[in-house]
Amino acid sequence: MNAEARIAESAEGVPPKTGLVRTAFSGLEAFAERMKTLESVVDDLGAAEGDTTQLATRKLKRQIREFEPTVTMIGQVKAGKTTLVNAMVGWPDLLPADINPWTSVVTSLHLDPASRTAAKKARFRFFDEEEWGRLLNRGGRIGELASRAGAHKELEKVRRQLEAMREKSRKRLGRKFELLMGQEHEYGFFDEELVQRYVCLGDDLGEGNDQQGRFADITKSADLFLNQGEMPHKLCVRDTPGVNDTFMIREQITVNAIRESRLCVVVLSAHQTLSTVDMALIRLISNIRSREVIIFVNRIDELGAPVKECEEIRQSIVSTLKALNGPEDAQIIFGSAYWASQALGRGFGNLNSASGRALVEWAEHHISADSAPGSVEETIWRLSGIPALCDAISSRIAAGEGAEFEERVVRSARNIANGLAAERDVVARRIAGGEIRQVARADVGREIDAIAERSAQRLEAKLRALTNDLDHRLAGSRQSFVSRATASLIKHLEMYGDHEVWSYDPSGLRLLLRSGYRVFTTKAQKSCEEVFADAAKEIRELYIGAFGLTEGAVDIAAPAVPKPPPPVILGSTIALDVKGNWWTNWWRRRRGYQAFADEFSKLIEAETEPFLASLRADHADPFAASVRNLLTEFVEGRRAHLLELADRTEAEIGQMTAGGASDERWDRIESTISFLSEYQVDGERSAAQ
Ligand SMILES: Nc1nc2c(ncn2[C@@H]2O[C@H](COP(=O)(O)OP(=O)(O)OP(=O)(O)O)[C@@H](O)[C@H]2O)c(=O)[nH]1
Ligand SMILES: [Mg+2]
Repeated sequence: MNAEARIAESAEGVPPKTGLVRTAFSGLEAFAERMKTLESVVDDLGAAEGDTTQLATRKLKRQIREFEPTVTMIGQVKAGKTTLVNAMVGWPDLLPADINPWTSVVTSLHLDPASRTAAKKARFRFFDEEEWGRLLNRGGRIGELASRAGAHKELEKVRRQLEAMREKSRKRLGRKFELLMGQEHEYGFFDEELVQRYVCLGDDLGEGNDQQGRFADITKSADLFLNQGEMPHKLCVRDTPGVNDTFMIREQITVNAIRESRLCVVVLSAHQTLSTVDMALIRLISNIRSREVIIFVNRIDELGAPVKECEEIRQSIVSTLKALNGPEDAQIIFGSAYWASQALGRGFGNLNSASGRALVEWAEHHISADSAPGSVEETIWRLSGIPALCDAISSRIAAGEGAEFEERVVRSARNIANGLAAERDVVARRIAGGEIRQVARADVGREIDAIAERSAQRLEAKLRALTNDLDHRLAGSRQSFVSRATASLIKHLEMYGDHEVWSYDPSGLRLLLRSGYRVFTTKAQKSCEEVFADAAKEIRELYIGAFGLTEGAVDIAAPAVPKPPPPVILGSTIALDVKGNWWTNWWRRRRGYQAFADEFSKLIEAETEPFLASLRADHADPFAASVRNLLTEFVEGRRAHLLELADRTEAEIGQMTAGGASDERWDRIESTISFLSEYQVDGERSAAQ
């Protein structure tokens, strides 16, 4: 049977889900309910006449339907990220665990309760020539770092491995290799076998099996869409390739993955927590807020005395977070993806004796007489820590990304509602034969154009000043670090000569850069809020002035300003972090004080250049682009509505009554308007408490 036929056949198979996963994400239920309420509110608004309203409500409804919060799993190679993800979706063998460490595939599982068909979808993206080349030619950032620090041997090794990988792919894919670069493959279904073909690279596949892992080494990302009826809300769970010592090339993949997701789970392995790689990961997450990080200590089944050892692990994690200026109060959860897989149907027969003993000890400590009784599976599932993890994820989403989205939706809905109220005002007065100014479309158009231009210019000026300020501040921070470090270097040389290797802790550099960026984010948010508020105020005045509305008849909500992304990049490894051989080599190759000082400052400059460039290109610039878009969209929406309203003042009375909504509909709209004006976003409520 060929592969296609096999896939088609097994696509009918039902994944081994059980009732266990049903309640895991129940923490998202309340949020999902609120979203449903808002959706029906938007429907009510959509019942009103008018193209603008129709368009705006349709768009808003689409946004609500498409909203998909994301959680990203990061961690050292073999910590158990993939096994955990599989357990979270109740499909133990979905993603192949034990992927060859060279695979760079970021896999996103899109869980959707509402997809109507059982059919799932899969999309695989391949690296393009440029990304591939960057990885191969210089070995990525770590390659550059190695070459600067004089670690030519390591660099050679990395290059050779990459070259071998390229050769292997060429052989495997033949002439298709070049053709596939930068392409995408899409399927209307997927199963374990198809996934393996794209993300599971095995060296031991043998000649006979040329389908499995066929595309794995050039696959960059995989998106798998699952119909998950028991989820209260959509959710994307993202599995990333593990980071490890030798292959830190993938540090960049991890950095990008964290930046792109509002919530991440750091998976640590209980039997060797806080290895150098874990420390590097904690350095990365130290740049994000505590409530956006969850730490999951996996593999506790491998501990001899889990209860005692987990307490020790907890203490050491807490003190490390503190020492590294990390997110100190990040939630820490202990568990075992292995136990979860057993509970999900792998059978307990395989539970080896050590793991069984650990389970019993853990159970004695965690199950009290008044715990809710359950089946063996339910109990082990609970002890595996997976439900606790899913629950933590749910509440973080509801209070974070979810609440922010809700806020955006409410503001947009309020504007649609307020526009309708203004419309009602105009129509009612015309029908009653009251005084009403006829407003020419062109006049309103001119005025709103002027507002658009003024506010865009204001925004541009602020953004320009802010980004210039950011560049200066960062360059200044780097300079002051270099001066301080160089002074210490000279002092060291004077005292000990150059035989003693000098080293200097780079955390001061990170702290300075981080606070420079923080000044930018705080000011940027505030400035944008001001510009948005001014634009909303001017538009409100235009409504009132142009249509002679009563004060208070219309209220315009400014769009919510998004948060600039956290500076995760600042946690990336730089030469000063890499003690040991690399640093000694760098040191040994210098002679003379001046040479040391000059080259040290050159080294720092070269090492931090990517940070500065990324804080600008991947952080400040996208933020600027998104606020620009928001402002344009906001003003455009109001413009369309103002023009429509102007048309109404000029329309024939007869036409208006025919086109206007019935009283019954107006009553519904009116109650929607008052509902929205009192609506409180849950995140706001928790922030206020
Ligand atoms: N004993 C035990 N083994 C586990 C546990 N979780 C995962 N494993 C095993 O550890 C190995 C690695 O697991 P993966 O899920 O592939 O780990 P990963 O973090 O995704 O690894 P990379 O993708 O290579 O970074 C597999 O053989 C798993 O079966 C656990 O909780 N306990
Ligand atoms: Mg994995």
